[in-house]
Amino acid sequence: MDLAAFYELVEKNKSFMIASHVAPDGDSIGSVLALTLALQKIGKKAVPVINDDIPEKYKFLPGSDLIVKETSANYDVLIALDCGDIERLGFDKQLKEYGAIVVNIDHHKSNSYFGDLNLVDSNASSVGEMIYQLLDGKVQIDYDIALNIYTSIITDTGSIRYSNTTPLSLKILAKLVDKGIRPDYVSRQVFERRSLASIKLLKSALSTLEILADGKIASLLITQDMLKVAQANEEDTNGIINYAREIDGVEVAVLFKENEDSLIKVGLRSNEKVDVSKIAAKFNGGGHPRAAGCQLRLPLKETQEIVLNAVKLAIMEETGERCN
Ligand SMILES: [Mn+2]
Repeated sequence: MDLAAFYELVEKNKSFMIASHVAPDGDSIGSVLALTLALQKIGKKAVPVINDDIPEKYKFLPGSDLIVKETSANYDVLIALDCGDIERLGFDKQLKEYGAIVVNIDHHKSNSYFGDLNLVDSNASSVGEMIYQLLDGKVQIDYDIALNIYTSIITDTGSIRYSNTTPLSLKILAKLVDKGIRPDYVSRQVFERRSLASIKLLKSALSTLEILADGKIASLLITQDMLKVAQANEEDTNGIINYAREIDGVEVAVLFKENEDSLIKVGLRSNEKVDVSKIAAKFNGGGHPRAAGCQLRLPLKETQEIVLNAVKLAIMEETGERCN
């Protein structure tokens, strides 16, 4: 990472838009807020922008009330966080209309290097981890900033359970705990609170479970109707795919989500062997080796057939075993 270029850019400019992707998660929100608060602390104008609703469970994060949706204002610098490509921002206009200089800070392997300055580290567990490294020794990381970074790392590593957890992520988490962060408090906010609607949705989603390819693939479906009956929203679908991934013998879990506008959203998770970001890329999606997604505008049945065939092929290629 070219940190010197980043520091120089911060020093020379006054106003910053700190933006991240639609369908925000703990890493996008936490990293946006950590960087925003740090820039404000050194006297810069910094505005956090996420063009979507912030899930309730992340509203405990310091600064979350500062987040605004896309505005027409322009800034010296636009910093995009956790976005593999420009489309993920969900903005209407060209990026240059928001900021004269575009900085791209991300950890997706598939990153398209769309910035004037690109800090891309696919070995980083989360963008929060990258922000910590950027701030370390430059800005006093106070409790509020620490809480945001901690939440970034803990959500993208699934509570330090996923394969992207590294010695560095653990060291940074330890330093943040030293600053007063209580792991049990963050866990309760992020992982241990569920709406009744999400449990009702889980109940009906699990009833769609299908096991394919000799037990190597588990597939789930969430329809618009199921969301309506459970009175659930998009946020309530989070984590449901893991029930399929955790089944003994399953290598790839697939969740098909029917969208309002006849779009099918596909979530992909794998356990050990299959790089699901490559499967997602076949359908213009993206993500990480163990967690990825894509969208198809096709009838549900057709989408399921095409995607599940691609998954079977990937498993065959990866394991050398036949898949039925
Ligand atoms: Mn991330």
